[in-house]
Amino acid sequence: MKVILINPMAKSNREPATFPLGLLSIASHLKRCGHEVKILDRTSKATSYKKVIKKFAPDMVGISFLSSKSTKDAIKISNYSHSLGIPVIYGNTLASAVADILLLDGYADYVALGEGEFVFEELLEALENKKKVENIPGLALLKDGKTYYTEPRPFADGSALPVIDWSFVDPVSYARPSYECKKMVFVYSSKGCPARCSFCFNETFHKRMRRARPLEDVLTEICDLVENYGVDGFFFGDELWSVGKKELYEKCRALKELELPFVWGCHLRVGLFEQEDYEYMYECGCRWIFFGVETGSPKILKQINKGTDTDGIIKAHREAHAAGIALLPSFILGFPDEQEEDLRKTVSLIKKIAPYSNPKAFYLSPLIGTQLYSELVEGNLLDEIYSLKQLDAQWNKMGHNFSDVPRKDIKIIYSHIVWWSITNRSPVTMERKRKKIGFSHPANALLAVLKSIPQNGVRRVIPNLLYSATEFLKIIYYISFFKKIKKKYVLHKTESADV
Ligand code: B12
Repeated sequence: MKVILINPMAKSNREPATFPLGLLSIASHLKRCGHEVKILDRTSKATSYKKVIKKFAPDMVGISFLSSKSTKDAIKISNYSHSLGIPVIYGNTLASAVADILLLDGYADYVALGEGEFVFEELLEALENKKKVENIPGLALLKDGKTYYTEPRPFADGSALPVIDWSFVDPVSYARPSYECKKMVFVYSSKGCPARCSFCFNETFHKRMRRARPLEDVLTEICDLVENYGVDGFFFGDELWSVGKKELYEKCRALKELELPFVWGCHLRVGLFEQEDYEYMYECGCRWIFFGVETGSPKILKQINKGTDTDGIIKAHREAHAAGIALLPSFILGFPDEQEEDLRKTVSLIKKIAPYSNPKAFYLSPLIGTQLYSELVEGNLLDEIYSLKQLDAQWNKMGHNFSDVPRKDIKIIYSHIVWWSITNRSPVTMERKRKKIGFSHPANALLAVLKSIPQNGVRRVIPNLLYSATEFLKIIYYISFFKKIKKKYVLHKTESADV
């Protein structure tokens, strides 16, 4: 059968292209099952979906629904496909969480709950052979005007998943500069995470079950991308790249043994590894690590079930930095019950790890389907989502402040973190500057936007530049004034505390 898989465009057009690993995996699987598949990634290029769907004339349209940012585009694609009589299946994390709405409001004929490869294969097979679809596990559909959920589908064994065939898209058009590399592409070597962080989708979507893919498959993809597309950097999108030392050393060794010119980065948890492990990671090409730190307040760490402590956070940053790895700790601001004292602790922790890292800040976004979302809805602090229109509107309110401090305080703290990140002077950063090695820096980001003009067109790039300029001015405004508030959170002192 003929299938088109579509990544809808984010509302603002400001998002970078989205490395469609999920769609690539489904496409690679359906191709090996003998189907004719096409990927249309509207986050990468604003190609007309109408022209492509009409010309390709698929038997099924698949839409990837990851975030509420792409609601409007997803709806348009659904409506157009339906106007041509083509059935539509939705998938991805957000689709699984709002399957009911997608079906009842008529945007989807089917929703894949969880992983899409095998449910899609079985659905096509059933439709082709006029078999009952109600027996296919992991699917939601309409039956007698009501949502019908088939049996839950067990997670696929990593070895059953396909090796990703990147030829469905142009990998180079997604590549971007990162630490010590100019053409970095996302790959993944596992799914799920055993942790229980209350703000993360993992518990509902992956049931905290971590599944590793066979290392050979991942290495095959890496070789393909380096040898055939000149990719020189990889970011492992795995939620948790390694759960323990055995896995870490096995993977590092295998990456090193490829003897190919690339570096890489990953997500890790603090508290799992020590300096010698980070040193081995560096030796094997690791140049950057994201640690989800979230907050410096022990109270909030406990409340969100993070399972880490501030001493462990500082230790991990000191040790990984000593090994030469650039660190990107991420912080979330605006948690429920977060008070002045908690935020002061976050600021203090950031100052402590600043010499070793490049901190990132985010406003809290309660993702639908998470434990945090349910708690906020139950506490009447957030409206329950009952329509896509409301979901779309909620995006504008993303970054709500659920804390006990005024919104302005949160904005001022956020702006300082962004500023520290931009002006970071950690030894690793300075060394890279000295060697003039590519790394994520505003200048590089600006260059990437300018380079994307031929692909995205001036009409798409100019609003992005204007938006970034406005955001930048806001940051300057928030860090320049508000003396009292700055004093309250000890933001005015920039020197870092002793560790
Ligand atoms: C790579 C990545 C990105 C990339 C690309 C996103 C993409 N297209 O997937 C970038 C950096 C652009 C990105 C951006 C964002 N991301 Co992101 N990202 C990831 C990351 C690290 C890996 C995703 C991945 O590639 N997994 C591997 C593939 C194989 O799995 P998959 O994508 O889940 O796909 C499978 C299923 O979902 C399903 N499926 C997916 N699509 C479809 C379509 C159909 C038709 C079907 C049937 C099935 C199906 O089948 C696939 C194969 O098994 C995840 C964390 C994680 N490890 O999952 C976060 C994650 C997906 N991102 C997340 C978020 C919140 C965002 C942002 C909204 C962040 C923000 N505030 O701006 C934006 C949204 C961008 C947008 N335009 O909408 C959340 C989503 C949570 C949720 N919705 O509940 C995650 C889970 C991180 C987290 N822990 O919070 N992200």
